[in-house]
Amino acid sequence: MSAGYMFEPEVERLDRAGLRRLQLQRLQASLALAYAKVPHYRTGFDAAGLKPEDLQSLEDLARFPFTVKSDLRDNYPFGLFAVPREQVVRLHASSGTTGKPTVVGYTEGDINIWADLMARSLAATGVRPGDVVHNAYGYGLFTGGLGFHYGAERLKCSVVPMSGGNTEKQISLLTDFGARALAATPSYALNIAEVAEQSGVDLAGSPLAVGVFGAEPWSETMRAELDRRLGIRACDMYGLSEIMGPGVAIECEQRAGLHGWEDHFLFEIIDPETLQPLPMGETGELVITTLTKHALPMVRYRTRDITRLTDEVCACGRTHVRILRVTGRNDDMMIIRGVNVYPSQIEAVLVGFPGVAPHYLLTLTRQGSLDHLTVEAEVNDSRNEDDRAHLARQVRHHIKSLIGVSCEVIIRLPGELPRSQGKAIRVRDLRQPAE
Ligand code: DLL
Repeated sequence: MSAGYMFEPEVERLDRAGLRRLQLQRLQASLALAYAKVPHYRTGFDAAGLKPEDLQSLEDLARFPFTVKSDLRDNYPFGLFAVPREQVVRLHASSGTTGKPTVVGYTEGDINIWADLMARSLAATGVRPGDVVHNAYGYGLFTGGLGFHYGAERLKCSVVPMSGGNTEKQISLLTDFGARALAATPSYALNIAEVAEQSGVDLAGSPLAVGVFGAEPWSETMRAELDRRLGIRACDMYGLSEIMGPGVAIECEQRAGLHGWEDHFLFEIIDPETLQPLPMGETGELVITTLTKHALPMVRYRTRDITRLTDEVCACGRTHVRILRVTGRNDDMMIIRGVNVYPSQIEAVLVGFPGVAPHYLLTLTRQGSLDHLTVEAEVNDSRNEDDRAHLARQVRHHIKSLIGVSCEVIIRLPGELPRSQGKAIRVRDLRQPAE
């Protein structure tokens, strides 16, 4: 495969020594801005006995304090901004149903860089100027919709600002407008594929060629399913509001890890227990520092996402570090009768059974003083009740022997579990009332 088109080839191919030099220069400026303008950072640096000038190499960053989600809540709404609110041209916020939302802000310059990084990311997946890009990420406070929107416009695509929901309409517009790229959460893309099949629409035979999917964990099995059912090449997009939104990292056409844009972000992996940085290649928690954000500089933000990095130059020619697929967060870990279980482990067992669809729901309840896990999954055919009960026993046995937790398994018929319109809800924890 050729390296293909790049939106900003000079920086995408910059040699690693050049990238590190650029990072150091930008990091020094960013720490200075945070210290001068944000009381939270000033207090934190002072408590650690550090001044921005103490950062003389990229390695020195490990001496600086972390930032965590609750710092945003504690400084609600604008306390972490490094510019007067009047210079903030856009606000986004989390949609969390409990507690205060986390609010993020952007200057005009931040928005401009975001659009460039999104254009760069879309180009890396194979989207080209002139393509019709159907954007089914939610518009609104969520960063997905507008993030993709401005990036696709910057790349000079024709953007269809569809947002989530109204799936039948999505399918008519996808075919009528001849979309070449679909941007959506992977779970919603699967919902679109299913509804299209049910209505006899052959999306695989349409001009649709690229899927840009992210905002939630998904697996290689799900990718294979989306590739086949939509007739596309599905690429993984990673990002988070606190750092920018989508466009922090993207899989190129090689699909061998997600390029994290190191001219604007610095990526570290830490051991979530000891909080010490881990060497390149080891698995741990991803920590990101912004290098060019003005409204909301983030210093060592603990993402909670578990992954690892590789700095080998990719076959596409891009030199930026690659983040391996994020399969879960360290705060989605469920503790069930003392056993640590990640939803992705249950998913891995489920997809190992032929005929089990990638729709599942995990429900945690308390029975007496014991935790109880119910795993509901769907088959993709209409097999009878006895066969489903037999399959449920096999799944339960595998979960017990591979993960070490006993659970109840219910195998549902196609379409019985709720479908996603954005980020899929995979876990319901009914053990204690919401905070
Ligand atoms: O989900 C931004 C985004 C929009 C990314 C569209 C990609 C596409 P938040 O709502 O702040 O921002 O959620 C961020 O979602 O910390 C991860 O836990 C998870 N996440 C995002 N992308 C991926 C991915 C957007 N590709 C949180 N794989 C992050 C796994 C992902 N998890």
